[in-house]
Amino acid sequence: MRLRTALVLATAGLLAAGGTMVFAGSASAASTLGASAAERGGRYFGTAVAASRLGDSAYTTLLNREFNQVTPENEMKIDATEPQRGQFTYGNADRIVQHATSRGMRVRGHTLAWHSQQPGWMQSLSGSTLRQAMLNHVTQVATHFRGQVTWWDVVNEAYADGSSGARRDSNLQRTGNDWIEAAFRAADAADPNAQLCYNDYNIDNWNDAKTQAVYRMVQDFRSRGVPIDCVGLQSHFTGGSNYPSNYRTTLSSFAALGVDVHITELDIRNAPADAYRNVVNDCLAVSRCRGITVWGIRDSDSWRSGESPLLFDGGGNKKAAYNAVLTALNNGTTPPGTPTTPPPAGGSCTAGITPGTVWGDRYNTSVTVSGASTWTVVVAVSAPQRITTTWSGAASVDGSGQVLTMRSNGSGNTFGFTTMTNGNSGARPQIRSCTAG
Ligand code: 9MR
Repeated sequence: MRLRTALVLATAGLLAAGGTMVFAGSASAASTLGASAAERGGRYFGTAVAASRLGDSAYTTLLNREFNQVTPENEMKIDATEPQRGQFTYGNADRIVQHATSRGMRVRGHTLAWHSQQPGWMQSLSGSTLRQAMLNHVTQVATHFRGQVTWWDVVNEAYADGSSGARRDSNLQRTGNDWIEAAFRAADAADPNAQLCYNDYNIDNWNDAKTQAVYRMVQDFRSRGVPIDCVGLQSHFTGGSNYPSNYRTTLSSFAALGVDVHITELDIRNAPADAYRNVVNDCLAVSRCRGITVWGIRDSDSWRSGESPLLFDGGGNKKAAYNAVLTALNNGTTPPGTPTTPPPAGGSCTAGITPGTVWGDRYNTSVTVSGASTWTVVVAVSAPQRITTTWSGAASVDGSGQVLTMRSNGSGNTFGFTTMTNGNSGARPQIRSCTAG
């Protein structure tokens, strides 16, 4: 994780020194949110996605056209991924990840540790049993999505609202104050290449006690070497919460701690164009603000649909706020030092498949990696097929037997594996991602 950050910054520095940087604020006028954000220092413009809507073509048309980042709205939460203790289910999350990564959209994982949406078995645990179960959950889920998730909301909403500046009381908090850093260390061990974020709401106003408390936690983590890379400001300016005039100060203050900042769940009551424009301009003004995710595509997709807080109306039409956001992105300038390229979306190396021997009940596959000498490749087969034997790499196969994460182990750039067809003899493996380093 830290290696990737260093590489991206080094690349930005080289480009700047070489004078080949694409200058921000040039005459380009991209016609979609994602394309325009990408031109503003390799940022993203993303949305929350619900697996249940992927069959709605009006929805996927907007998703595929406008956005280059995706956050599963509910499908990676604890109750979705570990509904029974020790039994992991990834079907809906995998569908969203597949939809996104096959189109070059980056994925924000949401969320590994949270007081809410815990399955019943976890709600009833406490103490060291709960701590161990939480850490196991973090490890299992981060391992499953390794190479596919660019950023993880490792811990979500751990601070109390109001003036106390205290941690939120929860069963996780009662396992000991160090539960947050323990979760970050477990995520770092499971997926060293992911960017690890703390995510919360009501940390937008710099003067709020909650904002200050999260700031002090991040400062402490950075000073002690706890592996944190980023802070997510949910920025739900719905309900009673408003866009604060000091929002840019909040973004730049967190960034000054050496972490990236992300606007992770943006929605604004009645979608006023000026507030949306202000959020975009504030993000563009802070080089470490790497992107904006809105919490849904159409108003009808919103968790607060009654407030019509999004960029598209229920019919999929662009609202005034959409035009304000696109114009702000297109007119935006980026300060010196802004990275010119996004972190690799599980890219920066290429993996090619060569079919091998086929038997009645199974077949072999070889994968050759180019563009990197150390790498992690994620390859998947279709149910009911199962990957059994592997060779020439350090392998980890998930519980379903369908997703193989292979890391280079010094034995060259070609690895292989055997797949049992289990009656599905037509399907063949697909490369999900190739990550260098
Ligand atoms: O949008 C999500 C909604 O569909 C769920 O019912 C709800 C359950 O907690 O979570 C919503 O998403 C929340 C996100 O995970 C964390 N920040 C607040 C979001 C809005 O409640």
